[in-house]
Amino acid sequence: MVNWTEMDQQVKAWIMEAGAFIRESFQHSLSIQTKSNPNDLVTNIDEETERFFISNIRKTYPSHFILGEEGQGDELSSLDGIVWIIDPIDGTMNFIHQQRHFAISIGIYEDGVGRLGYIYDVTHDELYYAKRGSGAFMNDVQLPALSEVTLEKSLIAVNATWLVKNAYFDEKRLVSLATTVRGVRSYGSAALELAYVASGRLDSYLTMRLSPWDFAAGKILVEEVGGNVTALSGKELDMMKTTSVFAGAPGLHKRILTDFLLEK
Ligand code: 2AM
Ligand code: CA
Repeated sequence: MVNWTEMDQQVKAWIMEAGAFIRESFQHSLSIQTKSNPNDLVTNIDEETERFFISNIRKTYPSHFILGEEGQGDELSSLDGIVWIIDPIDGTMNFIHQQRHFAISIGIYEDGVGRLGYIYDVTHDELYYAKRGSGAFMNDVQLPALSEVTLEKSLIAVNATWLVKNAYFDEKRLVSLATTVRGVRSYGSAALELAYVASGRLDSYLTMRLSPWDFAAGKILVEEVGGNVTALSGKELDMMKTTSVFAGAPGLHKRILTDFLLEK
């Protein structure tokens, strides 16, 4: 039997330790490399933070599996068993350029079901977390269930460049959505944007392409406060692949899906 409460305490302690290490790194120069393209960045701190979590998990929970952005985890083809899905720094470009608006993101799944989710805003020392069935919190304050909001009064987040052009979706539909809602924001960290949906700072978040480690924790948080997290098609997310992601308060999610996203 898994003791989720004990695991929750352990994960929080590791996150705080990693957060202090990342804040300390602001004093030193970074080693920056590119991955799939010149704007897809990784630093020595992303890699060292992932290594920190993985070595602790392997020692403490040897039967668990790990999916990590920087590739030091396991090669998995399913979410069978207990799987830790880790992004040591989500929003690496913000980390490098701004030293803010980035997060540690950890989702823990059991046979594909999200059990524990953590998003730690390192600079602001804000830990968003959820334990399935026990509520979602920001630091020690419980997040209320999401309330209904109309499209016209909603504040949403979309990657700004995708409103101009993207390879995945007709941008006219996104522009039409952006000009109907009250406001549009673009923070550059999927994990934080999902944490903001869970905490009501945003009403919806839409994005074309994320990997499981970008949204694994956020999905648990948003669902725990009654929100919906799907692909832009409205279908369930594929946790093993890159996918579009669309999160929102329940009524708003449905309205955006029918009025703007689905082919008419
Ligand atoms: P990252 O910083 O961990 O790479 C930026 O809009 C958001 O999208 C961030 O959460 C970023 O995560 C993620 N992201 C950036 N490039 C990506 C890519 N090529 N595939 C999937 N997600 C990406
Ligand atoms: Ca990352």
